[in-house]
Amino acid sequence: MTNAVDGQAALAAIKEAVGDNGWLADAANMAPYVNEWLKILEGTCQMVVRPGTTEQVAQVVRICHDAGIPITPQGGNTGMVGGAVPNGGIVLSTQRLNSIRELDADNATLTVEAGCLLADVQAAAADAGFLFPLTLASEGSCRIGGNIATNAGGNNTVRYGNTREQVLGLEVVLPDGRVWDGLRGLRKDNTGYDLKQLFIGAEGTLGVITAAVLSLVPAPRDRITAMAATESWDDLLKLFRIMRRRLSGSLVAFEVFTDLGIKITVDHIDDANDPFTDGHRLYALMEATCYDNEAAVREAVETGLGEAFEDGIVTDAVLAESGQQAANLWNVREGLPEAQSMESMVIKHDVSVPISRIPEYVAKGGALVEETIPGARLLPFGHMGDGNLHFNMLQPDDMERDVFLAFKGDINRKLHDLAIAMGGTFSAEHGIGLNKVGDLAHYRSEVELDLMARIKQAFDPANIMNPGKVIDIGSRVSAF
Ligand code: FAD
Ligand code: 2HG
Ligand code: ZN
Repeated sequence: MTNAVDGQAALAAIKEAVGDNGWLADAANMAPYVNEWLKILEGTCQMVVRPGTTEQVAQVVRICHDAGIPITPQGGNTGMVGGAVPNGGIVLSTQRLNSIRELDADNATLTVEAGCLLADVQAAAADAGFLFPLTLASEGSCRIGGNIATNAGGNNTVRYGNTREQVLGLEVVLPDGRVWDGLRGLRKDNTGYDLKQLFIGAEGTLGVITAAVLSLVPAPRDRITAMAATESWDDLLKLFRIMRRRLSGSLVAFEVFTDLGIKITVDHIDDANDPFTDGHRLYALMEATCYDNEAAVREAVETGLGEAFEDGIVTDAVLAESGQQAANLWNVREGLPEAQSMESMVIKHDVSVPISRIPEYVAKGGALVEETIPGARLLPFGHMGDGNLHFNMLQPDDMERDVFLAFKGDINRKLHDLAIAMGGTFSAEHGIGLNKVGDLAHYRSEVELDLMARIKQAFDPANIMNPGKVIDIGSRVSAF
C-alpha cells in the first residue's frame, strides 16, 4: 500500500463500491478467510471483500491497483498449498458470485459464476441430463473459480482429465481492473494465443476469474463401482493394467490406499465402513461408467477381477450392487483427507510419476521416510490411475508435533528429488501456492522461470494479484 491515508481512503471506496453486504472487517468474521483449513498457516488482511457482480469485482480491483493494495482471490479456501491465505491487503472472496448464468443443452455447455460451489455445478449439469465430471472430496465447499485457478484434478481424471479439459471460456478481471470477456463456448478457436489457458492453474496471480463456460458430457446411464484388496504395489499396478485393458474408455477412476488409510477413515469418519471382513495391505477403488450396455461393462469388471483372482493379484473384492453401496465404498476413500487431520499432524506430498513407476516410487520413497523420520506412519494414497500419489506420513505416536514438523523441509526435498529423478513432478494437482514457491524455483529451469516471470510481469506489473504466490518475481524483474 502506498501510504496509510491513501490506503484508508481506498478501503472506504471499496466499501462503497460493494455495499454493506459486501465486506467484513472484524477479526472474528474474517477468521475463516484468513486461516487455512489445514490449521498450519495463519494469514492477515485488512478487509474481506465479497463483491456481488463482475462489475463490482472490477471496481474493487481498480481501486486496489491505484492504491497498490495486494489482493488475495479466494473461493472455498480448501486449497492445499496456502494459495488463498492472505499476507496483508484484501481477500477478494467470490462467495456472492454464485449464479448459474446459462445452460445450452445443444452446445452441452454451462456458464457459471466463479463462486458457484462445485457440487452446485455438478447438480445443475445433472438436472439437465449431463455430467460435469470434476469430482473432489471437497466438492461441497470448493468453488468452481478455485477449481479453475488451481486446475484441480480429483478422482475422475483417468477418463476426463483435469479441470483444464472442462473449460471452454473465461471471464476475468485483470490486475488493472479491465474485464476480459472470453466467455466463448467453442470447441474450436485457433485465434492466436489461447489466453484462457494462462489463467487456468495460475492460482489467482494473473487475475480474478469471475465466470466460466464449462464443457459438459452426457450423463452415463450407470456406474459400476468395485473395491479390490491386494498385498503389494506391484499387484496394484498389474490390476490397473488388467482393468484398463478390459474397460478401456469406460474406466473413470482407479484410486488406491493402504491398510492404515482404511483404518483411520473408519475410526474417524461416521459413514465410512470397511467392506471386508479380513484386513489387507492395499486397496483399489475402481469405477467404470456405462453409456450403452450396462451388463457388458459389469461383465468386463467381473471378468477383470476374476482374471486378477486367478493370477493371485487380488485377494478379495466387492462389487457394489446399488448406488448406496457404491457411495459407501467411496466414503472410505473420500473420508481420507479429513481423517488424516483428525488422526494426527500430517506431512503431505502430491507427487506424480509415470504410472509404471509407482511401485518403485513407493519402495524408494518409503525407505527415505524411514531413514529421515523414524517411526513416521506412511500413508500413501490417491489417484494411481493417473500416476498421482499423495505420499503422506503421519506423526509418530511418541513424537511432538513441532519435532515432527521440523523434518518437513528435509523429507519434502528428498521425496521431490526422487519424483523428479523418476521423470515425475513435485506438484501434480494441488499447485504451488505459498508452500511450494521454493520448489518451483529449485526444480524448474531458468528458461521456464524466466518465461513465467515475464508472463506475470506482463499481466500484473504492479504485482498486486496474489503477490508472493507461485513465483517470486521480486528477484527476477530487474532483468526485464
Ligand atoms: P481456494 O482454496 O479458495 O483457492 C485456491 C487458489 O485459487 C488460491 O491461490 C486462490 O487465490 C485462487 N483462486 C480461488 N478462486 C479464484 C478466482 N475466482 N480467480 C482467481 N483465483 C482464484 N484438489 C485436487 O486437485 N484434487 C483432489 O482430489 C482434492 N481433494 C480435496 C479433498 C479435500 C477434503 C480438500 C479439503 C481439498 C481437496 N483438494 C483437492 C484441494 C482443493 O479442494 C482444490 O485445490 C480446489 O480446486 C480449491 O478450490 P477453492 O475454491 O477452495 O479455492
Ligand atoms: C485427495 O486426493 C486430495 O483426497 C487430498 O487431493 C490429498 O490430503 C491430501 O493429501
Ligand atoms: Zn488428490
